[in-house]
Amino acid sequence: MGLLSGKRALIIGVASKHSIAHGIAEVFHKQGAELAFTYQNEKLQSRVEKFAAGWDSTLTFPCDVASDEQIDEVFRSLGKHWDNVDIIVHAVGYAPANELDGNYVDVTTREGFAIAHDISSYSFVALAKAARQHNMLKENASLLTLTYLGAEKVLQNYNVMGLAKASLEANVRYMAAALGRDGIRVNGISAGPIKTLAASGIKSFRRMLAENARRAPLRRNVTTEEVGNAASFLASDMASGVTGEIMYVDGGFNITGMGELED
Ligand code: NAD
Ligand code: 0WE
Repeated sequence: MGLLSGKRALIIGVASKHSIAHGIAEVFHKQGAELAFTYQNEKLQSRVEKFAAGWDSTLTFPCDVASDEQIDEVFRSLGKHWDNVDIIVHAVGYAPANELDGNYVDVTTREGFAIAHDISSYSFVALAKAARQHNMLKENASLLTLTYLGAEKVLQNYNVMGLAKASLEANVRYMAAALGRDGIRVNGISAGPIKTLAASGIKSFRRMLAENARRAPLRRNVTTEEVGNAASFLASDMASGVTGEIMYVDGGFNITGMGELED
């Protein structure tokens, strides 16, 4: 019996085999969950369909989280196959590329700020809202999102994404408070840096990975599978007492001050 046997999970944010959502899907599948997926656009459709097939799923739906109509349509369509969803994984973040390179004050724009917060934070509550409107969220459901240390500490070039993640983490707490009476849990995982598509455009990401591994207590970076393992726990009944929590899966990086001088 897997940790997630009998559970149905909707996973949002698979773009490649390196995606954190891919690592989560892999572990969820191994733990016995039934899976459904969304893809951002037609460019990603066939890829996501192929991944889904590998996890015995034919349930894939288009969803640009900037669109209320598309979010609504996901749950309308999913409702024809499942009468409820036990787990929703939100692994989506975006800011226009020009916001993530340079002096925060100089590069941040009103439009970039709005987009980053809309796609990276508002979309999480929008998904929960739509799932409830379609009566798809019942007791024991678990909602999960992915965040980053940049929500709390200044990290060079993370810029407006740091604010969007701070909003997302507050969103976790407000959603947990709003949905707790219905037995629905809401949590976040603050993952260490991982080389995914979302990271590939970032200047000096390789150097960041190296510095992160050097300073982290575990002396290495984390994998998408390790994030998947933590996600499985939070989504499972083993975490029935946990809500409103942000759990670090970062090799302990967040606890360090200035790290060790040499090693
Ligand atoms: P990724 O590029 O593999 O995934 C990002 C996903 O967001 C993609 O599937 C993309 O299609 C989706 N997306 C972007 N805009 C969208 C939109 N408008 N509508 C629907 N989908 C949209 O990268 P990832 O690193 O796996 O990112 C997943 C989550 O993990 C993000 O929230 C990211 O901020 C977070 N995170 C990443 C790291 C890291 O270092 N990679 C660390 C901590 C947290
Ligand atoms: O949350 C993220 C990725 C966020 C992200 C990345 C991109 C690149 C492509 C959001 N929007 C975009 N828009 C694009 O056009 N991470 C935690 C990974 C990440 O991104 C960084 C990091 C880390 C770590 C950006 C700057 C500094 C560090």
